[in-house]
Amino acid sequence: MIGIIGAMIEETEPILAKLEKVNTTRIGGNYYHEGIYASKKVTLAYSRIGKVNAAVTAAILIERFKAERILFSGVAGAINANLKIGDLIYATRLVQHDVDITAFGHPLGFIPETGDFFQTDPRLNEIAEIVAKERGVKLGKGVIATGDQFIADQAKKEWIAKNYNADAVEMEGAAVACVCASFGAPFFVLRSISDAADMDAGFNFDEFLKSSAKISADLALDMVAKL
Ligand code: 3QA
Repeated sequence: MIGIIGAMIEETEPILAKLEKVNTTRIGGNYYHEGIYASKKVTLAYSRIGKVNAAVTAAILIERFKAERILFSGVAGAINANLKIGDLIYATRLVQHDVDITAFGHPLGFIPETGDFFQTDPRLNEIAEIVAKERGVKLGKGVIATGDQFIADQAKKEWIAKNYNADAVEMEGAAVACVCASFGAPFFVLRSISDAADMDAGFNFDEFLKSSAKISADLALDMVAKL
């Protein structure tokens, strides 16, 4: 079974619309839609926003629904200036930008017995590259930084760029990555840019959430067909 997570309805809806034989369960306030896509068993989860919600969802997908791998699909703020609204990026590594125990000499983002950067699954990343090439869509890759903050500030954005060398920012990816790493489940994070995490971010996000979420959902579904 393939687990798919989206944090907002706009992120899950275009995927849910394509699932067949859907059976929905509500656990811990989240919705889990078991269904079929391209003859593959999938469970699509709507996690709600933020690291805690995403972490619980990933754990439930693995432990209760027996997800063997997890794909996250959604939108992100661009940190790297080369990323424009609607562009796709998958994470090679993810980090929690709001973790700070530097008072004890640890690097930013680091948690003992857990680490800082989480590596995504090379095989899933390769499938994403193949599918993107087949469809003729541009697909970037890089570091995604995750924290419980909607970034809409140039200084904060530059701080994340400088400290984590991040290309994009969002609020769930590294939490899913952390859980999947703990459970030994391969994972993949795909995002389409909705804003540039700057002073216009709130405005751009509202305008482009739906269209960018759909761009990500479409590629994620094409990947499912290939798995
Ligand atoms: C934003 C969503 C959260 O799930 C993270 C979108 C896009 N641009 C970002 C940015 N900084 C951080 N993350 C992102 N997602 C949460 S606020 C939603 C407002 O609710 C990625 C993301 N610049 C609307 C209903 O009130």
